[in-house]
Amino acid sequence: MLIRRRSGHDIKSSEITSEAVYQNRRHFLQTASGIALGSLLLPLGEVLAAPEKYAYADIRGVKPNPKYQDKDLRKAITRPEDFSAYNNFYEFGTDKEDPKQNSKSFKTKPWTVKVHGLVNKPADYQLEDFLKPFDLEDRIYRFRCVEAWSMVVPWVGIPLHKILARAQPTSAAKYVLFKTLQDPTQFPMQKTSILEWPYVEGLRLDEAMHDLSLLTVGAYGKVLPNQNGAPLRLIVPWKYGYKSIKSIVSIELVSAQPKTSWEIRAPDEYPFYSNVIPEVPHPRWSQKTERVLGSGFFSSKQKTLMFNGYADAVASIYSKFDNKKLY
Ligand SMILES: Nc1nc2c(c(=O)[nH]1)N[C@H]1C(S)=C(S)[C@@H](COP(=O)(O)O)O[C@H]1N2
Ligand SMILES: [Mo]
Repeated sequence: MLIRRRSGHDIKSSEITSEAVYQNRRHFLQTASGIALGSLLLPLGEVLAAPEKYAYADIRGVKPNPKYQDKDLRKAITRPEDFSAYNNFYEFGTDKEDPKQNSKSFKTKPWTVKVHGLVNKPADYQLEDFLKPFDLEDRIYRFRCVEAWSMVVPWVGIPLHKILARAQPTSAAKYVLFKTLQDPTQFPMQKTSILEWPYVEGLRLDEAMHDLSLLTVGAYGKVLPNQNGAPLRLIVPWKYGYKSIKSIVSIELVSAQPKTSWEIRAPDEYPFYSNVIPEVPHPRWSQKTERVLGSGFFSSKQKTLMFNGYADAVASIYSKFDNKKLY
């Protein structure tokens, strides 16, 4: 998301390199002293990630959903220390380093999620109860930010359609509206008017019911870092990253297409649908290529794929769209 002109080029290669060296050194030291013997059996990402507390669910041993474990994607998984150090979370600041820095004391417990609007079974859930009836799944997804950087992440979550089925949308429900927590004491930028607060996002009901739409509580087999949207965050992998709203407290079924925070800020640049369509440029830059997070400053960009690589799964729901236009 751009207000000032910034882009993927801002990733400081020096920072990323020094982080990697530090992590490797830490790993070596742990192994040398015998502490990390168990973790030698874990994938490299697990070893490199900092240990974290399991807040809401014991998400060790989450079952991989075999449908979303593509071998090539697995090889391309972003290092967790890059995933959690280069973020967009305007509530905590507009620079990519701000969310990690400013979210350290963010309170994710207790956390209430309201499911309401045009549903037969509205409820306010404590997050534990919200998750309890469902099995968490591990799914590896591509993720593409509108600012032309990308990553590949093993998320831990529950498909949104299961949450919606429990709430029983009425026949009048056509869209799902999501809201982030509103709390300027914790989100310093909510004292400014840089965006319409709380951050609001939306999906058409059929998009929300699509099996790819995932409500996540974790990544890399651990609870989400605060800067990545803890404790509950939507992931819609065929759309630009801003649709994947963080720190959700409200899921509301509505009859009309909602206005989202970014759409209000700049309707020509961040419209409601925001599907990843490489041929359609953003008004200020091309969307044909992307810089892979963690690949280093001098590495070449890779081609962006139609619907971010999910065309086979989602193209049919956009048969009425002209895919040469920005929606
Ligand atoms: N509440 C909230 N959700 C948000 C944002 C935000 O500023 N506030 N930024 C969005 C944008 S533009 C992107 S690219 C992704 C970034 O997710 P990441 O930091 O986990 O990579 O979060 C999205 N969700
Ligand atoms: Mo973004």
